[in-house]
Amino acid sequence: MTTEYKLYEPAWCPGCGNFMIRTALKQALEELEIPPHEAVLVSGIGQAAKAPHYIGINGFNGLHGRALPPAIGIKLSNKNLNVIVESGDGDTYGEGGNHFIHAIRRNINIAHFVHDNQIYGLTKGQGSPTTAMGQVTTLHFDGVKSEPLKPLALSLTMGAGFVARAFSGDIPHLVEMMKEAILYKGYAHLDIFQPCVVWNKVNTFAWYKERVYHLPDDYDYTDYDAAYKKAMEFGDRIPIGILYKVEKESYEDKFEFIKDGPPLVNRELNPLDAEKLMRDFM
Ligand SMILES: Cc1ncc(C[n+]2csc(CCOP(=O)(O)OP(=O)(O)O)c2C)c(N)n1
Ligand SMILES: [Mg+2]
Repeated sequence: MTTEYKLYEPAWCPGCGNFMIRTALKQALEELEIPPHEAVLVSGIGQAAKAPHYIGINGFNGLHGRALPPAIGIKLSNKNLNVIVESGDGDTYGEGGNHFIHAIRRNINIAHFVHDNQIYGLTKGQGSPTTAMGQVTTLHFDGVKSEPLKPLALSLTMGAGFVARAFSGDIPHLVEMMKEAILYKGYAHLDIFQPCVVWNKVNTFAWYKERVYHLPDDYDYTDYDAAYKKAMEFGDRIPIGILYKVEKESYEDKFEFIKDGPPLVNRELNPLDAEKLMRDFM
C-alpha cells in the first residue's frame, strides 16, 4: 500500500505561498503514513481552494464558502477517513464565516488549513476579512474601512479545542503543525500565512519573516487566557505555533450509532427497516 502522494502541475503564480503549503501537506501525510485513499481534501472556491486538484488525494471542490458542509457530511458518513479542509481566508472567514463558527461549536473531527493571504486572490485583489484596515486594494481605492477579523481569537471564543498558526515560509514548522492538526481528535483550526505575490504587496514573505516568532518551549497551550492574549498579538510580533490545545469530545462521538460500529458508509442498508418509521408517520 503506497503512502506516496503524487503532485500535479499547478496553475498558481510562481513564488506563491500555496506551493509551500502543498509541499508541507504532502510531507505531513507521508510522515504520518496515511495512504491517499484514507484521506480526503475538501475545498471551496479560490486559488487556495484549487489545492485538491494538484495533489493525488480524494478531493471535493465545493462552492465558495461551502467547504465545511460537505467535509462534515463526508466525516459523518465515513469516520475512518482523514478529512482535511483547505481553503482561503475569504472562503473560510468571509463567505464561509457562518459555517466556520458552527463547525467549531460542533467540534467535528476535521483539520482545517486556512491559506491566509489576507486578500481575495482569485478575483484579483479585493480586501478580504483579514486585510488590514487602511490597506489599499484593487477595490478599496482609498483603503479598507473595516477592522480585520481576528481568526484565532474568534475560534478560541467559539470553543475550538485546537488553535494554531503557521507560516508557509517555514516549512518544517508548518509540517509539524499540520501533523498535530490531523492527529487532533476534533476540529483543528490552523491559520497559515501564505503570501500572495501578485495581489497583496503589503503582507509579503519579508513582512511575515520580520514579524513571526515561535512560541517559546515553556508556553502552556492548555492556558486559555494565555492563548487569547497570543491570538490578539498581531503587529510587530506575531506568534506561530499551537496557541491552544485541549481534549474535547468530538461531534461524531456524541452519537452512539456513529461511535459504535463500522462507518455508516459500510453498513448494510435495508429499505424495509424504514417501514416502521414510515408507519409512525401514518
Ligand atoms: C458566493 C460567491 N461569492 C463570490 C464569488 C467570487 N469569488 C470567487 S473566489 C473569491 C475570493 C477567494 O478568496 P480567498 O478565499 O481568500 O482565496 P484566494 O484566492 O485568496 O486563495 C471570490 C470573491 C463566488 N464564486 N461565489
Ligand atoms: Mg485569500
